[in-house]
Formats: sequence, structure tokens, C-alpha cells
Amino acid sequence: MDPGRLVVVSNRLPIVIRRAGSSQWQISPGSGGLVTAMGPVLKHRGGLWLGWLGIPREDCPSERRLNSLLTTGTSRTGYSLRYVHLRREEIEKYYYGFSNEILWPLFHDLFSHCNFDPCYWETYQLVNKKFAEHVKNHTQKGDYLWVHDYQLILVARELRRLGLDRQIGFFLHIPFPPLDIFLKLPWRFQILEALLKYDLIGFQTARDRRNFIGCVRALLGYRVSGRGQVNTITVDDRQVLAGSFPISIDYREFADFAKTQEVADQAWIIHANLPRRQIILGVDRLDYTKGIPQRLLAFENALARYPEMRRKVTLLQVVVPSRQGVEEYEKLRHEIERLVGEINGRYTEVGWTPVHYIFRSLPRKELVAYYRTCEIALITPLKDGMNLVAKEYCASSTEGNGVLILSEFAGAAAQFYPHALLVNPYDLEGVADAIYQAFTMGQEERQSRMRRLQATIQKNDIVNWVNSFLRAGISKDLNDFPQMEFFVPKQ
Ligand code: ADQ
Repeated sequence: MDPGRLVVVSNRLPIVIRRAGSSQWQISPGSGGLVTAMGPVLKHRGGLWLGWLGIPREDCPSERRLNSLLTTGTSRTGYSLRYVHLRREEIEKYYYGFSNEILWPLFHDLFSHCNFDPCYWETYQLVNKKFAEHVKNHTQKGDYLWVHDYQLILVARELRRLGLDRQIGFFLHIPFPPLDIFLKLPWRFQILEALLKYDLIGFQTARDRRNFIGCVRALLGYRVSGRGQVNTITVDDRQVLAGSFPISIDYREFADFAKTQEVADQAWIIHANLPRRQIILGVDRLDYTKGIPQRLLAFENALARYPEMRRKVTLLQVVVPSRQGVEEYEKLRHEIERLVGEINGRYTEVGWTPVHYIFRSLPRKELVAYYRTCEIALITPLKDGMNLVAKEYCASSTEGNGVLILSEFAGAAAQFYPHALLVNPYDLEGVADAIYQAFTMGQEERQSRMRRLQATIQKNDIVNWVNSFLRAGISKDLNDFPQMEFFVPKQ
């Protein structure tokens, strides 16, 4: 097969457009794990990214204005962008409903957060069909189609119904649950059968792949063969591959940027304002899967049980706003802010506030300066597909002095054992003990652990991730794709 372009299909485009004044619009880069991972790949190789603009059709500017904004976006990103319009009602039921009230909590084993409202399924199918129609209209023979994440599981099914028989890959960025959890999904057969319409299904970890294979065996009875990284499932006369491909970051890019003078200056300012103490960093999107309240309670437990840490540590918790306007997320924010207030109320002394709390999206320079300068990263999701923040923290640790405390339920834990301090985020005393262990860890041990973590990420970086997926999918790697010509405007 001659690979034409790499075509990425995801719920959201990697850009955000928003109103700036009554008739002005502005475009800025999006954030989140998928953009961090796929952005550099398409930037280097060119290609096409197809997705939703992030605002309802009813609120969008005219098509003419949109197209001119996207032309600006294309010249900034270095690859083509195509949008799918979604109406407000579709967003409610497909995105907030089926994707985020059903698949997201269920796949993170947080069954009690699910709302299995039957009216969501119909719209989830219709929107996936709409995406498939756009994919069909904007791609050509030879393109490799790579669909991303739980919002778009049905795209291959819909493309097959439209008569498209191209190679289609799918990558699930979130975990795949074990059989006893997956069984609770009212649409369990439809979702499994739809996944099997792809030619290659990628998971973050071997555990997720095993969970998926367990569901396929138990619910559909298809024959599964193969061991190691990739399994083959025989579905009638087709062979479907299921593999584990731990996602990563552009290691070099983070490491080089962390070393720049502008980041060093910013890092100095952070420590000058919080002198003579170790800073413990938490960075998360606002989400109940990230375990932020549990982390705050564990930090409080550490302050209570290890009084020698008082005045000598500060927890700096950055929470990036996410799914704003959703009641459950508003409640979570209030819970976090209540706990921050409670801990600070109990322990603050003149010249020392135990928790510094930031609720906003940070400029990249500031984020990387925090990564570089904070002595400890406390990353304790209740469950996470991978967790790129953990990898970014290590890549940015220029002096190699950082200690990573990581939840054993983050996908990254499988790669980082035993050099990170692995914890069970529900075990408050265990997490508190790990904080104390990191706080008292000597320079030599810190450096030796961090060097090993860095070597692991460097060896398994983003290009390695894309290449292993493409090799499994079409026996090609990134170098086989033509480097697209793209226009980069003069500054
Ligand atoms: P997320 O749940 O978004 O990703 P994560 O993997 O940690 O979680 O990625 C967050 C990304 O947002 C990081 O790249 C980080 O740099 C970026 N970010 C954090 N703070 C920011 C800020 N203030 N401003 C701008 N950007 C910020 C999902 C899954 C994960 C999986 C990824 C990738 O939930 O498990 O690792 O996709 O597959």
C-alpha cells in the first residue's frame, strides 16, 4: 500500500476558536493529552486533522469567516484542518451524554458516576455517522485513517456502511475496563462489534488490551491468537489486530525547552517566592478521575503525621478548567476549594501557606518552569489511560533532582516501576508515607531514579509510539509518509 497522508480524526480539533469582542474571533492552540501527542507528529510530517470546532454550530461565525480562521490555523499548525459542525443538542447527548456520562466513567471503573440515559445512544450513533461522512468526503485512496478515542468508536462501522474498505486504525486514550465492569454497559455488544470494524485497535497498556480481549472472548466468542504486544482476532473472514502502544511525548522538545534561559528565569522566580522548602507539584485537568480531593487529604495526613515537614514543603496544585458548566465538575471544584481552604486554615503559619492552588490554564513556559523546579511531582489519578504530565515532568527535570510519586492505576506506572514511587491513591497513609520518603530522599537516589525514568521516556518517545502503531497497522512507519509541503508564515 502506498501511504498518502496521515489523517487524524478526533472529537476536537487541536485548535480553539473563541469570540474576542462582538464581531471578532480569535484562534489559539488547544490543550490536553491528544494534542500534546499528535500535534508534533503532524507538524513534522504534514497531513490532515478532522474534528469538531468545540463550539455549537448555532454560535459559530459564518462559513467564510470560519474558513479564513482555519487557513490561519493551518499556517500555524503546519497541517490541514477540516471541521465537523455539531448542533447544541448533539453536543449535549453525544459529547456530554454518551461519551462523558457513560463511557468516560465506566471505562475508568467509576461506575457510580454513570448515567445510562437511553436517549444518548441514538445521538452518539448519528454524530459518529456524521464524522464518517466527513471522513469519506475529505480523504482519498491511500490515506491512512487514524481515529482517536472513546467519542468516535463507531466511525469505522459507519465508514464500512458507506462502502469504504480502507485500512482504519483506532487508538483508545483511556483505559479499557475489565469484563465485570464492561458488562454493565447496556450497549456492550454494539460497542464491541463496532471496535472490531477497525483493522487495528490500539490500547495504552497490556492490561487494557487483555481486558478488551477478555470481553471479546466472553461476549462474542471470536477466536483470538497471538501473544506479546499484539493479538489477532478472527472475525468471519477478517483479521483484526489489537495491540498495546503506550503513548508518549516529544521528549527532546520538552528537555530542550526546559533548559532555555526563559524557563530557567521563570523557575528561579518560582523558588525565590517559595524559599527554603521543597515544592510538591500536582497538575491535572479538573476531573474526578484525577483523584485531587484524595491527594489533598493525603497531603494533610502527611502534615499531621510528619510535623517536621511543616514549613518545609508546599503543595502547588494546578487545576486546568475542563467541562465547564457541568454540575458534577462544578461540585468537584467546590470540594477541592473547600479542602484547600480547610488545610490552609488548619496549618498556615506566618510566612508559610501549605497549599498554593491555581485554577486556570497556564502558559507553556510557566508549566515547564514548574516541572523543572518542583522537587516532587504528586500524580495520583484514581485511574488514567497513561498520564502525560508524569512524562513531561521527568523530561523537564534538567538537574535530575525531581522525585515522581505516581498512582499505580495510571497507565504510565507499568513503564515507570520501580523508579517512581508507586502509590495506591485511595490509601491516604500510603501516599503520605511516599511524600515523606520523597521529602527525605538523598540527592544520589533522586538522580539515579530520575535518570532511569528519563532514559525510559527518551527510548519510548512519541515518534516511537506512532511508528509502532503504524508498523502494526500497515507495516509502514512515519518515514514512509511523504513530508507535506506547508506554508509557514514569516513572524
Ligand atoms: P488527559 O486526561 O488530558 O489525557 P494527560 O495525559 O495528563 O491527561 O494530559 C494532559 C495534557 O494537558 C498534558 O500534555 C499537559 O501538558 C497539558 N496541560 C496540563 N496543564 C496544562 C495547562 N495549564 N495548560 C495547557 N496544557 C496543559 C487523556 C487521557 C490520558 C492520556 C492522554 C493521552 O485521560 O490518560 O495520557 O489522553 O493519551
